[in-house]
Amino acid sequence: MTDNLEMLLSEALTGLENIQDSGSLQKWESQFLGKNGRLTQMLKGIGKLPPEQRADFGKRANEIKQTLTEAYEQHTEIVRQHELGKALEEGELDVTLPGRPVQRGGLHPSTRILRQIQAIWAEMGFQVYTSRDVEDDDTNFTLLNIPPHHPARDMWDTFYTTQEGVILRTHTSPGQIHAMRDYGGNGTQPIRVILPGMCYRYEQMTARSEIQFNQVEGLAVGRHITMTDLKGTIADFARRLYGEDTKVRYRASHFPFTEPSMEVDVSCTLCGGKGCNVCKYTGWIEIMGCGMVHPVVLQNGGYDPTEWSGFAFGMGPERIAMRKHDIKDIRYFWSGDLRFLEQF
Ligand code: FA5
Repeated sequence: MTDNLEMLLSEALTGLENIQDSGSLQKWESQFLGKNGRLTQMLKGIGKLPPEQRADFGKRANEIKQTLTEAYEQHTEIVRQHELGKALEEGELDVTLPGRPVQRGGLHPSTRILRQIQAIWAEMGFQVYTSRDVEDDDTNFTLLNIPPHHPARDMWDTFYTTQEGVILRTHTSPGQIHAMRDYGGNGTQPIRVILPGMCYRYEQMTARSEIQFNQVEGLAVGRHITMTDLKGTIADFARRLYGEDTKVRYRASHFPFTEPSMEVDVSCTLCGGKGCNVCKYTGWIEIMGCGMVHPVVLQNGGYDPTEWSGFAFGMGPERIAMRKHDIKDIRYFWSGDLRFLEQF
């Protein structure tokens, strides 16, 4: 029986040496080493041998299996090299062809506009302050001069959590309180920050309104800050964002946390003020709300409002991007639709 094994070994090795292609190599492998291969069959028949021969036979069969497996692996590499060389010679592999395109991701349009807005404010000396998405009712409303049951709370329909008093922020304005308390040195230090971040509102989704959207808040606190500073700073920002010729106008408005409060319009970026469907033929588009920080809010931030003053503003980057790229529906932003995203 051991003679049979030796014969199989020499037959297998001779056969392997002559093989030059991967098809024959596969056949050889299943013929000798495969599940139904000859060596496996011989090993299965071990029980039929006289008991005293079984140990020697098994040992030798396993050695042969090891030898053949190693020879097979070595020969596989030889055949692979051989086939590659042949393919190159025959010109099947054209190394001058361009490579397959690699799928590259891009930045989300919200991220792009956020970065652009942040870069402008950074140039103007504002630092980024990141505030939390999950807020308490006090900071989102009460400390911003919106007490419980105040009708202004209706302006911001809120997502409540199951935990009493814990909500998703409806705007970035609560970040004003955090920034003043963190950076204000108990009302002794001036502040110049912007606060970008996601906001959440439980409201009807429409082409203009999402239940989640970004805002960029701004806050400046100092000893002699006036409305003139606010108007000049925002006009400067608008011209950096939309171009030197942009006109800016301010309309009286109301926010409980600023007094006085204003809404800011810029001359329509598409028609330049002549009137088109983007500006609804008014020549103007609204870009943000703003105002002088209310004395109550300054106080809640740790400042003495008889000595300190400040201005604040809040804008919606998605709405800004919509106007910039003529995006008709805000719901595209979070739809995850690549046909939309790949345009940016
Ligand atoms: C506010 O949220 C104020 N906190 C802004 C502010 C800050 C005023 C500081 C004064 C001082 P308002 O609700 O208007 O205001 O939202 C501000 C901007 O967020 C809007 O101009 C708009 O661009 C964007 N925005 C508001 N609601 C949505 C929405 N549902 N979907 C998309 N963008 C929205």
